[in-house]
Amino acid sequence: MTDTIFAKASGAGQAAVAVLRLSGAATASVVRRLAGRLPEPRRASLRRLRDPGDGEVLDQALLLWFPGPASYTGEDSAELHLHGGSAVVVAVAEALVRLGCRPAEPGEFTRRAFLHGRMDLTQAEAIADLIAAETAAQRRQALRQADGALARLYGGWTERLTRILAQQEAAIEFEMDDLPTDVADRAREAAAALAAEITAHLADGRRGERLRDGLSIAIIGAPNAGKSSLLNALAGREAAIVSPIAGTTRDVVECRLVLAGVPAVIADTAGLRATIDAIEQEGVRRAIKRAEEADLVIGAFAADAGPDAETLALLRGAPETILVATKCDLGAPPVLERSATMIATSAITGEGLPALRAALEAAALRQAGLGDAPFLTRARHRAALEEAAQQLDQARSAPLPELAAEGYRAALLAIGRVTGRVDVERILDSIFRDFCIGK
Ligand SMILES: Nc1nc2c(ncn2[C@@H]2O[C@H](COP(=O)(O)OP(=O)(O)O)[C@@H](O)[C@H]2O)c(=O)[nH]1
Ligand SMILES: [Mg+2]
Repeated sequence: MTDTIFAKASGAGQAAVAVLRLSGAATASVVRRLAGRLPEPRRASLRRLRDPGDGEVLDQALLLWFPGPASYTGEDSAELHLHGGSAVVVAVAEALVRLGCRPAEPGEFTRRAFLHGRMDLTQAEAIADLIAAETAAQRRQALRQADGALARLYGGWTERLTRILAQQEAAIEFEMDDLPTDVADRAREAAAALAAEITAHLADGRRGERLRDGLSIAIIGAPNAGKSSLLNALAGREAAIVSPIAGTTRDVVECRLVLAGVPAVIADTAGLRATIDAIEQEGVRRAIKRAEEADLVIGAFAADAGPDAETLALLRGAPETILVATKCDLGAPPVLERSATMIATSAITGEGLPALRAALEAAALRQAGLGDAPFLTRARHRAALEEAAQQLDQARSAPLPELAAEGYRAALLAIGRVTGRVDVERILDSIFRDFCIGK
């Protein structure tokens, strides 16, 4: 029997209402001893909560009762909506402990939901993402995943792979009995189709991961190009020091932005130049590193100075770039070769800043926007699915039928690691249901 656990489910700090959640086999008896008889399932009911020892009234609370298995965790569960004062919460929590409950570990309610088959691992992860979501696009992605979009996709693959493995096992049986068969070929064809789908899913440009983790943007350019002014204009505050002295910015200065619902961190960096100042050298090293790791690099140069070779060279390696001619109030920006897209801005007049913001939003949507298909959201999923695709490829060209079966099984386990559902029983069921041939 699992313990009955409880946790304060509403945010930290003082609020009008604090929600205590309970889950576990003893929930019904605990609620009865605290609040009298059980209310109707899933209906809010106003109750006096009493100390089980001396009968003192601890609070007037709304009580909700969720009998298992149709609850979040799959177990008998309840919610107590208390007044938010810390003394109230402490008193009720102490009473719960005296009634044999224990405080829950982080994530324990969701862990129990997973263990009771209420959700797969991708959905459990999505609950964590939903709680951490800071932007609308993150919320939508997490909600879609919590709703089972990835669980259904990967669950469908698991089912197909189970059938492929069953066919392969049957082919081995047939071969031993010297029966002519093409089931191994059918398995191979199905595996090829599945491998192609997994590969296409992996080639999503990491959109889901970018949206979950945030987009990284770096501003680079020569000293005095107006990089720090650009950062401040985009962030809407004086985050970085602006001065006419070259070499003012030495460290990486970061600001958080939300671009079309996609969270981003934009970094202002030290101006690129050869210098004998050891601290500035380190700043330049960090600037280059930032540019190399960024999803999007803004190359800034002063309109009256023109772009410098060092900045242009760094832009060449970036996945996506925007060239910005700053200080266009001082002079017309130069005409560049046709391939480069350039936005002319002025931190003084504000010219070009809306266009720059629009370009950043378009890039953010391109790199991390929601599409029709669900995107994978974690490196953990990526690693396991890459392994599954690789195992499928190997299995298809395996020299022995037993080795092919081994590869299909390994691919099945790899996908099972993503969803947390590796069901050997189901594999066996599928084998014996479809292919039992009188033996
Ligand atoms: N006229 C004009 N001056 C600017 C503009 N942006 C920056 N500056 C000036 O250029 C100098 C360097 O700016 P800063 O943002 O510190 O450049 P950074 O070294 O690239 O970070 C400062 O004196 C700024 O006031 C602009 O759009 N127009
Ligand atoms: Mg600067």
